[in-house]
Amino acid sequence: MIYLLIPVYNEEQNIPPLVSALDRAIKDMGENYRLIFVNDGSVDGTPGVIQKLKDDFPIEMLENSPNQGVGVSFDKGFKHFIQTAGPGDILITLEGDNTADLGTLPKLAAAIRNGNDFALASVYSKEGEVVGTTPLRLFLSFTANVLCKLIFRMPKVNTFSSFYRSYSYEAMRKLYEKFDNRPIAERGYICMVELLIKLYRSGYKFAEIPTCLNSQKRLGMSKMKIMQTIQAYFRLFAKHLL
Ligand SMILES: Nc1nc2c(ncn2[C@@H]2O[C@H](COP(=O)(O)OP(=O)(O)OP(=O)(O)O)[C@@H](O)[C@H]2O)c(=O)[nH]1
Ligand SMILES: [Mg+2]
Repeated sequence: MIYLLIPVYNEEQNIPPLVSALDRAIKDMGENYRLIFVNDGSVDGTPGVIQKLKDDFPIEMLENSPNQGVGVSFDKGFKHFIQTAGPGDILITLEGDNTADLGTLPKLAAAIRNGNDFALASVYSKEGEVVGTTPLRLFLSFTANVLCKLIFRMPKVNTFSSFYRSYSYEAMRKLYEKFDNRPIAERGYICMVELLIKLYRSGYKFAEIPTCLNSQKRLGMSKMKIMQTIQAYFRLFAKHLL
C-alpha cells in the first residue's frame, strides 16, 4: 500500500485537481493508496473541500487548530503512518499546491522497493528542474541547498528542503524509536532539513531522483513565510557550526 501525506494550509483551489491527478497516477501504477491530509488550521474552504472529496477517494484528514506549522503537521502525519501502516508499505510526502511532477511517483516508490530506506525527489540534481518561480525564491532556495550541502557535509545530497520524498515503513518506525518519538523539533519548513540530517546520520540508504517543480501549476498565493524560513536556516547553521 502507498500512503500519501500532504500538509496543507489554505489550499482550497489546488486540492481538487491534485487529488484527481494523484488518483490517476497511483492507479496507473497498479497500486492501492491512502491519502492523508494534515489541515493546519486553514482559514479558507480547505477542510470542507477535503471532507467532500472523501466521498469519492480514500482520504483521511488530520487537523491542527489553530495553525501550528509544517513541522508539527508532518510529525502528526508520520506518527499516524507508523500507527496505521505496516511492513512493506511506502510513504510518499508532497506539497498540496499541485506543483509536484507526478511522473516521479513510480520512481520514488521503486527506490524503496529496490531496498532504499528513503528517496528524495530532487530539483537540484543533474536532470532536475525548477520552472515558473520568482528569481528571488529560486536564489534563496538554491543558496540554502548549497549551504546545507557544505555545512552538514552531505556531498551526495543536492536537494535538502523539498517535501517531495518517499520513505519505507521500517525506516520511519525505527527513526521514531531511535529519537524517542521526537525526531522533529522544528515547527517550520526547515523540519525537512532536520529530518534529512537525522536519516542521513543514522546511516539510512537513500536515492535521489531528478524531478521538475512547476510553480505555474499552483493556483493562488505561495504560503512560504520567507523571513521566518531564512531565520530558521541561520539558527540551524549556527547550532551546527558553534
Ligand atoms: N500544515 C501546514 N502546511 C503548510 C503551512 N504553510 C504551508 N503549508 C503547505 O506546505 C506546502 C508548501 O507550501 P508552499 O507555499 O507551496 O511553499 P513552497 O513550495 O516552499 O513555496 P513556493 O515555491 O512558493 O510554492 C503546501 O502544501 C502548503 O499548503 C502550514 O503552516 N502548515
Ligand atoms: Mg510550493
